[in-house]
Amino acid sequence: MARHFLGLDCSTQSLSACIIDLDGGQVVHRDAVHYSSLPAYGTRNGVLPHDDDTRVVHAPPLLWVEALDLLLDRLSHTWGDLFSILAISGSAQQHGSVYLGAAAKDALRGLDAGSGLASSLKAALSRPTAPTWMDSSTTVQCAELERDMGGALAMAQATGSRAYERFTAAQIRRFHQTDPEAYAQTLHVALVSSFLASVLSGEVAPLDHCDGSGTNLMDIGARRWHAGAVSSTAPDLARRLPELAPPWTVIGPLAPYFEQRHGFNAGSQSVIWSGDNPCSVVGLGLLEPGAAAISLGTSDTYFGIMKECRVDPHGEGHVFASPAGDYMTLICFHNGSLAREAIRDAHGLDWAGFSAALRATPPGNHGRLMLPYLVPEIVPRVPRPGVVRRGFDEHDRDASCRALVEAQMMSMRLHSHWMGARPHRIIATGGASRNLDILQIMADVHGCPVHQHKSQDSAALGAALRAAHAHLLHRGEAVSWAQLTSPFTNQGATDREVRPDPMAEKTYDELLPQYAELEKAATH
Ligand code: XUL
Repeated sequence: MARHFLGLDCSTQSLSACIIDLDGGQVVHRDAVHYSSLPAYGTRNGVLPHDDDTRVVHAPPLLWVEALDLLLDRLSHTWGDLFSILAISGSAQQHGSVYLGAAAKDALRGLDAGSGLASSLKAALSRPTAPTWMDSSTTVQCAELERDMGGALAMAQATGSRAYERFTAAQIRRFHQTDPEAYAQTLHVALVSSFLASVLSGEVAPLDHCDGSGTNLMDIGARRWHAGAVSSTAPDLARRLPELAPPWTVIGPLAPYFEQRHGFNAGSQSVIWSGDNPCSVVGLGLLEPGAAAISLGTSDTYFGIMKECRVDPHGEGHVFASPAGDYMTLICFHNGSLAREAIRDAHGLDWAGFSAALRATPPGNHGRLMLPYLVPEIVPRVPRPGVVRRGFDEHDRDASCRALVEAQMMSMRLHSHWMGARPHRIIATGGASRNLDILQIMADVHGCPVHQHKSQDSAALGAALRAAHAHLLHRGEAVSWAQLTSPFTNQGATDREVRPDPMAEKTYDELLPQYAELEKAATH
């Protein structure tokens, strides 16, 4: 019988699934539920509008669990054989936190197949909404946390990153400060990943080391909660945090709910979840230093593998535990797809029109530059949004499209210096990696070939591969990451490689210092 594994990805705007056949070495099914198909939750692009303070960006956890029921329903119709799935794992948007009260343990144990996940779990939450990675309302709390830890660099050395607004510590601290009663009612603080793993397991689940690295609360070297960071964040936080565990942990069997409602095998295993960026590392087969990956999603991320822990002295990048056991570096840019969509829409274009605009303008855009801070930016730190244009105005359609993509790529090159040697190859993933005109600018700015990954859902694929890896280890079988991932991630006939154009490369080498100057003037 074929050995099937399911990977889920709870991202900002959708929940997706990827089923792999381990022996056939291929993805056998994919499906997704977009949160806009659940309008009763009132989200826009997956998050709740908060018009009086746009820095506050939350999402309702019940939306994610209802999407899970919907997706599994769909899978059992479109694919059928959920009984053959040996293990499930997942990938989730990082940093976001879910607050569970006294009723949580019983609610998780008693998930009711008749009424569904959302109604079974309603009473479990001590806070109806979860702050997400897009939230930037905690600048004050970040300053307080860094002060308590002895400064930004000390925080980065201890936890892998300086204090960031979207990281879980600052979010928990703000929750405690603004609603101490609800904090007191909270027995468990979960991350999005460990919350959904808890639902699948029917018990409060551990958090994996990789997603733990996105909290500012984990000792990045020792991979355990950092006592100083935990105690300065909020009172009695230590007993509220989940256990930390390696990313290959089998939590246990799936909760009976999933057999009763969706037809899974009672013996099917629930494997610890991780963050979407760590899962992408696996899904892209990026297990050794040298290459870098760029994920063009709601956020754009730039990441790579590092053997030993070396933090960014400027504090812009992060060091996370990697799913294969060593370290990964990551830089996250908030103005990713949402910025590309906003510029596309402002000029009444579709993606074909956006691409045509890129092709109608030369590399370097005749020196026209943009700083595209349509929403607060994470790197560089820009708390108040605002777009800066040099040499053109907002009505110039073609110049705007090119200036945006060039800015995104130049910013990545500029802010990834600290990672050491420049990559010899970039793997591109995420929705916008379909667009070869964007990838050409990526190759030209970075001066190396860009490999277009054959699927855009590397996070869900990575989760499925992690499920397989944990399952095999649990059975005592030796597994090598390279062997496991290569049939799924090797370049095949359908993949494309975009090579840099030497003339364009030179243009960007010359333009980069000008971009850096403009950025410096606007952000200092
Ligand atoms: C990474 C980050 C984002 C989210 C998006 O630090 O904040 O990439 O993980 O889902």
